[in-house]
Amino acid sequence: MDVTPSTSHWGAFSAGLDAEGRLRVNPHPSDPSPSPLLGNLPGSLRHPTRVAAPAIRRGWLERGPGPDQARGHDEFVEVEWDEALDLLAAELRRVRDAHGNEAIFGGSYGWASAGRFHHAQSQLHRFLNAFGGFTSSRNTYSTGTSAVLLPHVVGSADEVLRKASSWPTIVANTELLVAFGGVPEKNVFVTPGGVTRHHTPGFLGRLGERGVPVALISPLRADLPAGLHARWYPIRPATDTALMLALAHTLAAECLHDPDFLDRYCVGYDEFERYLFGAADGVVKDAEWASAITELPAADIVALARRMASSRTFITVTWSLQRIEHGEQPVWAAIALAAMLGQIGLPGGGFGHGYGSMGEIGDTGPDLRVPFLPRRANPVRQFIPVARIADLLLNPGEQYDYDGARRTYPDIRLVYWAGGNPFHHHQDLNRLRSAFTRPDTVVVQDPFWTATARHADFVLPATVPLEREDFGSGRRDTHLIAMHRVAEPYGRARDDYAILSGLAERLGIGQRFTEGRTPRDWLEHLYGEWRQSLLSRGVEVPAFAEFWSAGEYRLPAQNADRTLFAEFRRDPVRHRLRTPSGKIEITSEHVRSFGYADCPGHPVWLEPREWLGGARATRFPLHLIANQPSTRLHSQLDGGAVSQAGKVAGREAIRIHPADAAARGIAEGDLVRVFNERGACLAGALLTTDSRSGVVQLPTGAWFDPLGSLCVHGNPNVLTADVPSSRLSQGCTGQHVLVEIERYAEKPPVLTIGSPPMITREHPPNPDGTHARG
Ligand code: PGD
Repeated sequence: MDVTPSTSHWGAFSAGLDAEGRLRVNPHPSDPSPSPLLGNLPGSLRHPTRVAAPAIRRGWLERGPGPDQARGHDEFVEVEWDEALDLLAAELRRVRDAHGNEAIFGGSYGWASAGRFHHAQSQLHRFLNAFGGFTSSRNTYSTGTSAVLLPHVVGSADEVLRKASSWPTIVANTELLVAFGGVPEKNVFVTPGGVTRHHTPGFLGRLGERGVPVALISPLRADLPAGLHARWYPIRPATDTALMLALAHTLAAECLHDPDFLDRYCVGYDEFERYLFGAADGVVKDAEWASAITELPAADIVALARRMASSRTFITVTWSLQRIEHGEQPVWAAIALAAMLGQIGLPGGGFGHGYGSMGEIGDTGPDLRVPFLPRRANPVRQFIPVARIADLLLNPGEQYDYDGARRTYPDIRLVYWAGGNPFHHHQDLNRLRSAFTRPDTVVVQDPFWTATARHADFVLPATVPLEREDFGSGRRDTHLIAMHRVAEPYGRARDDYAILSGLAERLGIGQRFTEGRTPRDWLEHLYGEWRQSLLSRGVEVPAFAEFWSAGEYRLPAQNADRTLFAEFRRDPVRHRLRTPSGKIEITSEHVRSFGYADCPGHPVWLEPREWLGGARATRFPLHLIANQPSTRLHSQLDGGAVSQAGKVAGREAIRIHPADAAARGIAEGDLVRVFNERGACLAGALLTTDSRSGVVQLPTGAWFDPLGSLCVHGNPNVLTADVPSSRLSQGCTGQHVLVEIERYAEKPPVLTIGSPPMITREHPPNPDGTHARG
């Protein structure tokens, strides 16, 4: 069996086909903690849900472009590539000529696959830019709220996220780790582009061996790996800001804060302190106050604050905490709290964001740019904050706020998606379904019949990485991995590059898009340019042929700990932050000037609309946490063996506290219906005391399988609200939602998402032999 190298977002591996044609996968030999998700690869390569040939929705073929309620319900017609590309090129031209490039939405958010050249989103953006541009999207579903907030508070989001304190520094120096959202180990196997060596599980092991105490602040005990010296604070979901404010209040009331640090390195503390003491609203944010909101004992809150003040304390906030309504507040409040402790910039002290949210955070690998495909500039300036996709399609011409600006949604006629699955990642999927009926044409390129593909007019089958040549490397990766072809393309699937090249030729922009290069030419070209830049800095890099046959190149090691805040602490004038004051802004006059009640000028407690009290909470009394799955990356390879093994009763598993289950007559393994007024889904019950009662957990990523407003498979985004974190960031809020659960006693509906939709191989021409067009 020939074995060749490759990589994925969850790590490098070698792969080959055995004598029976089955895919065999082995982790990279130097990976100390390979990801279990590699086990999803073998069953996915030839899964029945692979798209075998280009397909066009019958309604589009017969009635032409235009809004259509049938989108998402219709059958598909398989066509030849030439026919699909001719029709699509004509449609792209029509939309551009009649409505302008702004009418094309190519934001196309999504993780696609590892591989630097065949990166679906880069390919699509390069193509659309060559075509005159497109309405794009800004920020990510991962950190869409922090990315907008952090520049106002500490001058940069990227520096905080990418140049954070390393795990070895934390292990060596931290005396108390206060982990809001914990450090969920399941996420650290994943990094965009993948890493070859997963170091973080080892770092966490060392943290345990050293006996560093950890305050785990989460409704879920599983948010911290076993073996750490943890105390679990089972907080009520979405109330971390109240706890942080009470910790800050205790520090201030007991004079445990550091006035010198606040004076020298921060602005706006005094106003924040007045807020803590209730000067503005008459509410003292003390431990008693927070106890009523968080349902943690007041004495524990006071004791934790005192301990934080007497230890080298590192405060970390997971990205999930900002993926909620008012998600700016826990991030900002944690920074204010760390500033009060006066340890920002000291080894093992201060704050971090995203430890346990992604493998790269705190990793020690080199922070090196690796080769990538240039996308070129987008001539269209119009964009949306990424999570406003349904609003965009439903409300053309409507105004909205974003980061101090008033913006208007353009009128989108054509949606083009490659490498993303909005019918997994977006909130309130029934609302998204109606939004997707509005454009004239929807195009999806994906290897699989995802729910998004089923809501398209054009479905163009893309290859998976094992069917093409590429190279890959993730942030903080130790290696650049050659990704060799292992298998022939499935059916008539083509690389995204080949699909877009075919369109580009038809649109007269072929040379501009391809520059006359084959994929192999591009690999050699991009690698060659990158190699030259390293050679000019004195770094030895092998020629492409040598790299390709070796299968990998070990990237030069770099000092991992280059923290922004250590330099700032040493010299706050020379290393001033890129905030208006050059300091940490505990109060931001700039943010205040926007006048947003849902994100005022300093961290505040804001009651979420749906969470506490009120008639709605009586009808839907359970907090559902829709977090990242442990058995797959997002919705990717849901048909794979590891993902399938995690299902219960054939549906996604929902974790329920035994007391909540007993109150509803639910037993382990039962099929349940999870519902609220937006929709419902079926799920399989698992009982656990590892979550606090009143909290249930259903991860994202089960492929959306709608039957009316019910998802029969267990996608929680049928329940989540499509509301932004605030007018400041317009970030995604999919992490929490209120629901009720009942045992599902009826005959279980059949899952349809595990096989392709209805497809026919021919379509009737018009009497004159042409196809109907609008
Ligand atoms: P993926 O499942 O990774 O989800 O959302 P995202 O859309 O990124 O989708 C990637 C798609 O790319 C898959 O359909 C895959 O088949 C396809 N693909 C893979 N390789 C290729 C290729 O080479 N070419 C093409 N054309 N396609 C390819 C993830 C998003 O979900 C994220 S990042 C976060 S953090 C959010 N998290 C939450 C959350 O915490 N809670 C809720 N409720 N919802 C969330 N949604 C968000």
